[in-house]
Formats: sequence, C-alpha cells, structure tokens
Amino acid sequence: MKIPRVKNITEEKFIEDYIFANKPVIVTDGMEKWDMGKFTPEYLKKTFGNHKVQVYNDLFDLQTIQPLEKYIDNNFFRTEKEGFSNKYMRWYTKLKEVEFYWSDKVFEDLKSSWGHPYFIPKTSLAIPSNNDVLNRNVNEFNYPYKGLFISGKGSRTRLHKDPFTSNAVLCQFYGEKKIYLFSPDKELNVMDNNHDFVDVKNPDYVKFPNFKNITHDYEDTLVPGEIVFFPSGWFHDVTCTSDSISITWNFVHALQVERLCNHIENHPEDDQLEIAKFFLKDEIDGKADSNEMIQFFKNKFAIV
Ligand SMILES: O=C(O)CCC(=O)C(=O)O
Ligand SMILES: [Fe+2]
Repeated sequence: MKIPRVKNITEEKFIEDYIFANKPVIVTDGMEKWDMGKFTPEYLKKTFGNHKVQVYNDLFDLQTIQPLEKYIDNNFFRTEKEGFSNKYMRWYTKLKEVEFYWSDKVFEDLKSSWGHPYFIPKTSLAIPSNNDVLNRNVNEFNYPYKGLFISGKGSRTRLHKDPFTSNAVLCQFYGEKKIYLFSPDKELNVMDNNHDFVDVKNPDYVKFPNFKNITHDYEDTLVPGEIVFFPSGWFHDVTCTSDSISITWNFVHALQVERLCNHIENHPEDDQLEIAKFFLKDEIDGKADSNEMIQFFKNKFAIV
C-alpha cells in the first residue's frame, strides 16, 4: 500500500489524524517556498565542501569523518559499472555537550533557505522543551537528530525505529528515496531481544523466524518537495534510488507523553535518553535518572 498523500492540511488535523492516531503520511505542499537550489550537491560542495562530516554505514555506525567535498566526489554521480554507494552522510546538529563535527554552522547559514513546515506543531512539544522559545521553528532551533542527510545512490538506512518513541520528519530536497514501513505491532517480527532489526532485503530467518509471516504495511517513493512523517514506533527502511539530499529531525508531542514515560520505565538503560535530556536541559538536570525524568513529564503534563 502507498503512504497516504495530503496537502493543505491544518496543524490541528495533522495532530489528530497522524500524530495522535500514530499513522504515517506524506505532505506534498510543505516545502513550496523553500530555496531548493541551495540543497544541491553542486551548491553544498561549493559552499561547505571543506567542512568535515560524519559518514555512516547502512545503520548508525560511524565509519569515518571526511570533508563534505570528498564524500560527494566519492559517492555521487556513480555509474552501475563503478558500483553504487554504500556510505551514508548523516550530518547532525549538536546532540550532546561534546565537541564534534556537528552541522550547526551550516544550518545557521542555510536557515533562511527553508522553514518550519506549516502543519508541524511547534508548541505543545514534550521533546524538545518549549520553555526557552515559544515557537520552535526547526530551521532556527535544534531538535533531536536534526540533520542534513547527503547520500549517494544505493546507500541506505536499514530498518529501524527512532529512539525514545519519537516521531521523525523527513523533507526531500534532491533525488528520490524508496521507503518501506512496518507498523509498531510487528515489533516481534522485525526486532529481536538484543534490539537488532531484520534486514528486510536479506532476512536472516534463523534470527527472525517470525518475519516469514508478515509483510510491510507501506511501500512508497519520496520525491523532491515531499515531507514524510514517520510516527512513533514505526519501523522504516529507506534506500536512495538516486543521489539524495534530505533534512530530518525528531520530536515528541505532548499527546505522546504517556508512551514516552512507558518507554523510559521499561528501558531505563536506553543510552539515547542522554540525548532526550540534552533537549530538555533548561527544564531538567542532566544528572536526572529515569525516575526523575518520568516524574518531570508526569508533573508537567498532569498525568496521574
Ligand atoms: O532518510 C533516511 O535514510 C532515513 C531517515 C530516517 O530514518 C528518519 O528520518 O528517521
Ligand atoms: Fe529513522
């Protein structure tokens, strides 16, 4: 089945039908006034080519740090004979209090070339905190896992679900991506006890015997100008069917706080909770433990 496509949707309807209902959607008119010419390999290479970037494999294991220019030269415009790319550039803005090759400066320079999609809520967020700014525009402020994804044809983000029950937004600027989605109720079919995910293109049926009985819920191709919403807990597998440039970020809405608290309670050891805390830093202490985090959310959002 194809992911539903909508346009001209109000924020209220988006919250009700997709965030609260926890359903994926593609919005086709969310990038209309953006300067797409700034998000091409030529422009990014010319402008930011000497910046060092993070290059990953097909999950989230860092492979190397290299100049953007080198990534583009090695992984874009490849032919079948040369072999397509298997390296994926995920260039995140600051995620924690350490010096790293973050993309903050690049996002600062590009902030007037794109905007906050008109249908995505920017108040009533649980993560990031809304206390420091009333209207959290994603082109101006950092969100968890906000990043510029530059990826040569063939490269891929294998099946996974996003951390701490967050939703992801993915805006497609250049090239195309093939997407497979599996609903959260298929978790036991696609994920094992170690939190490993099945490779949907080359499944190991010994490790994932229950993958035999199921298939994906949605299959689609995202094209330039389209924004896909991956709701909390949905498993997604994304392959670049051409050279590709996207922007992504994550958030948790106030209406999703109970699920977030359940996650923290069941997985207090989740290392990504450090990142959740980083985006709440004006509200809770970085040393807060999982119980204190849960209490903070319950108090703030009046959950008994
Ligand atoms: O675009 C991709 O390769 C993966 C995107 C993703 O996993 C996300 O936005 O959460
Ligand atoms: Fe993801």
